[in-house]
Amino acid sequence: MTRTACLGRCGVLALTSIAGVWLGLATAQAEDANKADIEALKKSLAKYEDYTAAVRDLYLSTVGCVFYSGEKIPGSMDYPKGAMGVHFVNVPSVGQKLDPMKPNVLIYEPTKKGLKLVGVEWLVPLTPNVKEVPTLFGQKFMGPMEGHYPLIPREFVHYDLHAWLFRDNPNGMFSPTNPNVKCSKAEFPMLEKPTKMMPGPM
Ligand SMILES: [Cu+2]
Repeated sequence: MTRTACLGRCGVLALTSIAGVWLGLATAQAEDANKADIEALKKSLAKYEDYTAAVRDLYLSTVGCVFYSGEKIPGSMDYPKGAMGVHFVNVPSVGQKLDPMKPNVLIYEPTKKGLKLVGVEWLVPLTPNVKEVPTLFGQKFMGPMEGHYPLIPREFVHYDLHAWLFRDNPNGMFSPTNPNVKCSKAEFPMLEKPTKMMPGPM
């Protein structure tokens, strides 16, 4: 290779690797930022470990402890075997601007010692204003899908994102179901079929 050829090619190579390093750094920084946000969120939600505090803030129980068998149905959501727990929904916040610090739902697991806070969920109803898939903490929401019948009307077409902030999930923090969460101690266990997917904005 002549010196001039190297100046050209080697320059490009150097630039590409600098760009690679920079992109890598940017991704790592974004991940760190998300981690910090998640830690702050966990702290601010710790008060809801007492479910009566949640009820006072209008996170109201939908009673049934929802779980899925892992059954696959074409055209329906792919929910790994596991529970989604008891959803306490703050209805007034649903359809408002998405707030990473104020999830629309708190998720509890019924245990021998009472209800344990295990996770949270954000809901975005599919309206004509929604032009793209919502994201939080670098995670794409799932959906759009029907409402989770029978506790939610099927007509409530929405996107959602679960975060298992207070219970490890072998499928990942943002997986919709958690095999470590059980409904076996629940007074009202509710085996649900995976939810039907719906067409999105594009
Ligand atoms: Cu859920």
